[in-house]
Amino acid sequence: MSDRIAQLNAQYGAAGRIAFREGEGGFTVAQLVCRYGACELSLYGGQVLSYRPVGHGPVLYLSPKAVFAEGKTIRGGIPICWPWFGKRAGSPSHGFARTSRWTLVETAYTDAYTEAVLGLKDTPETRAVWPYPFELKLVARLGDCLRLTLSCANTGDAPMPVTQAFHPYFRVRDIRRVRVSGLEGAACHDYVTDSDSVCGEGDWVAEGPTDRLVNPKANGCVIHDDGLGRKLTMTFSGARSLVVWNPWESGEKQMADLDPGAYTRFLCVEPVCTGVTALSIPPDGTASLSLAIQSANA
Ligand code: TA6
Repeated sequence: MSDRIAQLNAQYGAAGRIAFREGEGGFTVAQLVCRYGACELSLYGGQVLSYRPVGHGPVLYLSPKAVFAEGKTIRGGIPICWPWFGKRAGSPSHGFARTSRWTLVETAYTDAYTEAVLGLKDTPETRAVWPYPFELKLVARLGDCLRLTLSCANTGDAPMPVTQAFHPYFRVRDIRRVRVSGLEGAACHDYVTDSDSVCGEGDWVAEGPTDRLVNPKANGCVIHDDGLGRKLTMTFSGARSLVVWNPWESGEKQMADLDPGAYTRFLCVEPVCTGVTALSIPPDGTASLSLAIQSANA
């Protein structure tokens, strides 16, 4: 065990509840356990890598070909897209938070939950690509659900433009046997066809490459996995939209970190602030985005 890991365990660990290990790529991973389940959180990227409630299978998909290397994105789990969502000329898509080394701020546990708090602040490197001082805090609370809260503070003296998302890869048995309820009647922009529409009544099903911005009427949806016989309920706050994404076979072929057929084993449903819901955080202002995920038998 490296000195760094030993120090983290000594200072922030708790027997049977919180432990740190050296993960792939030499990245530090926090292991959180409580009576309801377990999860792992990479300090590289502030990225949840796994979540498994007691009595249930893994909730998140992590590609067996995921790359764990400095400056690379990890395919799967729950990437944090910040301070921009999507593509940006001359920069990696989805911002630099998911390829940054976050610091551990604190850990806590009670009878009901186990929690880790990570932090990320601006550096000369971040200011070179994005000229705003900031402080990010991620609270990962594992209890009877997995709840993530990303809080962003503008520590500068100018308004800070932010688009952001949690980008969870929900594990499914077969995308072709998945239904999503809660999107009925939602206004939708389809990035694949560059067209606008309204989601029909009834559950949404994926029928091909999917990349769409949806404005659901409520702050959540349910992913019904008829293959696994379970449903994943996700609720969110601090956003009004969701991006629903699956690359399908055509998109998967463009991704070296996905095996052939991997597209059938996940669906991304992402609470997002982008477009008309993009943020402008005033000086000394804050904004937060939260996501809660719970698994239940269908
Ligand atoms: O989830 C929406 C999206 O922006 C898609 O357009 C696709 O690019 C996906 O994110 C994955 O992006 P990544 O940079 O992680 O490969």
